[in-house]
Amino acid sequence: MITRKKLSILALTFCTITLFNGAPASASTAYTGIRNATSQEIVDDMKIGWNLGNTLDATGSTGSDPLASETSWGNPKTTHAMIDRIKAAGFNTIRIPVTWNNHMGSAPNYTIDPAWFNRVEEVMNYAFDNDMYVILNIHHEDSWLIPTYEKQEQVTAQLTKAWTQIANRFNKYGDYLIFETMNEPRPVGAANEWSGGSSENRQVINNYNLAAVNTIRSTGGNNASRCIMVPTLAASATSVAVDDLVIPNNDKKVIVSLHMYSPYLFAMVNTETPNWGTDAEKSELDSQLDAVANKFVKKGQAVVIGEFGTINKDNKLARATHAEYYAKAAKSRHITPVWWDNGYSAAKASDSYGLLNRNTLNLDCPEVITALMKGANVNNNTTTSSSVLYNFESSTGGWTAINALSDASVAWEWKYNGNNSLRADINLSSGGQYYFALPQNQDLSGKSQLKAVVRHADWGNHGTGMSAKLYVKTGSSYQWFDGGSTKIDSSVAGTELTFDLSKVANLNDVKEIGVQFIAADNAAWNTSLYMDYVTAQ
Ligand SMILES: [Ca+2]
Repeated sequence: MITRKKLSILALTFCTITLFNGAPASASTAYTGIRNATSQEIVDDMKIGWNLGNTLDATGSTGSDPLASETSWGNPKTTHAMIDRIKAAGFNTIRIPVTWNNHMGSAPNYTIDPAWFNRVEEVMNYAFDNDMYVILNIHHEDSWLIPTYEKQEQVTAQLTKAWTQIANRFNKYGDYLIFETMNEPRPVGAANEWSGGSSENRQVINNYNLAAVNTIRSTGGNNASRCIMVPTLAASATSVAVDDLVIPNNDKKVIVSLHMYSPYLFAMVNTETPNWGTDAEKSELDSQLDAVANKFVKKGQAVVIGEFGTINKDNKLARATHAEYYAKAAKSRHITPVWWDNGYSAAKASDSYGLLNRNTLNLDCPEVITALMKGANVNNNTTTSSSVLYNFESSTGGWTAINALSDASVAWEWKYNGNNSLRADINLSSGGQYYFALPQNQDLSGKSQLKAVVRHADWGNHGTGMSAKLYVKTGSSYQWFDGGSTKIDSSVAGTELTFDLSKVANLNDVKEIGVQFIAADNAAWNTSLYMDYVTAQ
């Protein structure tokens, strides 16, 4: 996507948390090495994906802090909890569009700002912590990435420097990391910008793909054989664009990258029809995907649709119908689609592709997500596998403390997973009740069990001991359900709370989840409560 929503500039302070410390029990796809898998097997395993759009690719003004580019198009700073939410919704692949040009030094070295590398890696690890695939690219580079013979030598020099640095920096990551050589390289402003460009443009883009792949491969290690996605001109699926694409070196680990917002008027134009779903419309979509499958997949060439989606025209049923049909039609042809989410979802506005409200972590259109998962046949997967809902690595994720001396905050001095946990200080009193609560609408349907790990500090007088229970409030009456009381032992390891959700009504309409702590009758003085690693399975 090249369009963008209105910008705002936020000055942010950045924490320097190192997320990856190899903590025990940390599910992670970061360092799994290169498996003995074909590119098609990996694409099939990617199931269905989500774009962190208009974020690390944003190029708005930043004031004195270059890292503020992340929020320069109006999205909040990316948190671990956001990616946890996306994983919990069923996505196992995240495309992270990144623009590097505004974080690069000048020729001839084009040195990338180390602080920018650190931030990109931090966000990548939010996904790896969730056992996800990551597609990392170079995104809004159109100002210099010009596909003409005249510019070719100069562009190749910068492209090669960029990919040398990126490939070396992330070489240690296993094959859940996929590089994408470019986003939508094209002759910006030309009449055929989006329809295949000129023969010269297509030839030069083939040369750029070859240069990027050669550069990545030459860094060796895991980069010698990880998957690399290469786009056609503008990532277009027009026949002229796909027919002229040359796979660099006939490399078997190269995946073709296409963007297919289809059909255009329904998917992208807010003043056009909000309806979709006739037999003719379905067969048109089938024809487009058949063309891709016949050209590539059936000849052994794997394909990812790196961007697709529909804007919100206040038409959630039509969007859901389309989403399910699209996902099923793509997956049945062994093509993995990746939804474009730019964080913006205002009804009937242009560019309203957002599915996740990144401020509240609520899903803006859960019907579309349910439909995508149904189409991609990942319902069973999401109901049986464990999802990390909250790990409190960089934010409280909206959790609050009730009846406490302080609000809930991220703490480092104790953690069960990663580097941090959630903390609140309390004043123990006889039989006192204290809560960590997340008062947000959530859909936990399909989940059978909720877990969290809690602890209290050694200080304070705990008397005969504190107990805790996980609870949810559901439905319009905020009906209370809990998993029963568990005595907290004061061990440093923490105490796991488990909640069987099978008897809970209205799991699709959870209003609040939380932990209730109950002090002993003979408790006194102040202490601290901790919670970490809230998961659902
Ligand atoms: Ca944690």
